[in-house]
Amino acid sequence: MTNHQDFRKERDSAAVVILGAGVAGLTLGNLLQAAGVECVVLERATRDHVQTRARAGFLAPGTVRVLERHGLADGLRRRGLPHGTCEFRTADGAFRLDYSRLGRREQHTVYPQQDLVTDLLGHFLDGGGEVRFETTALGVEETDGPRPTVTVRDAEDRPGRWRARYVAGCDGRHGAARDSLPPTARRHRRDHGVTWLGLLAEAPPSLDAVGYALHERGFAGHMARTPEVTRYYLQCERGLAADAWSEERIWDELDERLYAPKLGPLLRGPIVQRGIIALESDVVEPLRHGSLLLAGDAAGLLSPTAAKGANLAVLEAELLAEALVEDLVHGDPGPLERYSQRCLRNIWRAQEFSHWMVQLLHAPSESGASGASGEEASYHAALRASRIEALRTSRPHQDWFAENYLGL
Ligand code: RFL
Repeated sequence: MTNHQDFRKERDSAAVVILGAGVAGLTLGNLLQAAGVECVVLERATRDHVQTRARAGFLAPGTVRVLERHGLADGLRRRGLPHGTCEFRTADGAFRLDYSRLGRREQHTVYPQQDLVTDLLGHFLDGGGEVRFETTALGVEETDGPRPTVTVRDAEDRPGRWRARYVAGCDGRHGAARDSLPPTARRHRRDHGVTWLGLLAEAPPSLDAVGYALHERGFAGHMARTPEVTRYYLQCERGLAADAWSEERIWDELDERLYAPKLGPLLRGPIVQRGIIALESDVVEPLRHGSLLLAGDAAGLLSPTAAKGANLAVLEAELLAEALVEDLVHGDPGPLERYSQRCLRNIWRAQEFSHWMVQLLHAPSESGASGASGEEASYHAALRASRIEALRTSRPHQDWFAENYLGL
């Protein structure tokens, strides 16, 4: 078998070709580089785009520990903010769950995903790593043998081909890795039938907690990102255009659904980013197909209700790096054989919790407003009220919530 260091002699080849310079791909790249395994990252977007794409913000303690273990946590230690409280709001009032005092007594670190990606990228490049930006992977071929190839198109639209011993598909849900899976791959998918208008406001957080509001007009969410920037979510009709509502309408709607007249005003500011998010979840099984391995959103997508996606991406990247190093450096293929099974346990646990969160926060789409479906809607509304009441009053429920909200 080709030694992992022999790949350096060939043009456009690396022991591990990583698709995607996101959280999963860059964590993996850094860990392989630290272990002396040669790798290259192929990224469709520009460097500027990956460093400014605002998405996640809540890092679980386990994720922070992984990043600390590998010397990748300097930025988040300096600028990340601790967070440990959720506030649930309903027509009956509000209650706070201080989850940092429940369950394992840990807390989140709020650190914008684009800052984490910037840190990971800087560390990788400073250590001599290679990222080919504006290089789109088109497909992964010959994955059933020991020399898979990745077909690419570069910034000048020139075709190319990369050879590897392993290809790590960290290119998200719509990437080339998923498109290249053999027919034996199983896909599990759930459309939750719920749509969010996701907003980023240049406005300080209005609460010192994550705000989850259940309202007859639909769900609204509040999540701090930095002292100057806040993410808001509004459940909306599927098919709504992201720019359909004026800023004033958005703030009025947020006021109404977050019960601002009763519970205190929201700090307004310009909406600097907006997008439509259809709440969907899926999982690909297994995560290994010969010499193609999946991690991050490419392996499984979660609805953003429980803030798990970026956290799973980091954990999977660490497991994958360990397994690849065992195989390529120490000649032990065992961890790579177990990689998929190990990840799937975490993935399904996270799927289960985020599915529960979707059901807690939204009326199911099939329950309409009239007739039999009206009765069904009121049944589900009462169920959600009962769940909220259990969270408000029952310590075992609260511990369960904290354990799942923070852990993986
Ligand atoms: P990424 O970060 O999307 O990176 C994939 C990279 O692959 C590139 N790419 C390609 N490159 C080459 N060739 C191709 N053919 C390619 N196709 C794609 C892309 O340009 C990109 O750079 O995936 P990764 O690394 O798997 O990381 C996953 C996380 O980004 C994602 O799960 C989270 O953002 C989910 N998520 C949250 N997760 C949390 O843990 N906590 C949160 O608070 C949280 N909030 C969120 C979120 C996701 C959101 N969106 C996207 C709906 C809030 C939102 C609004």
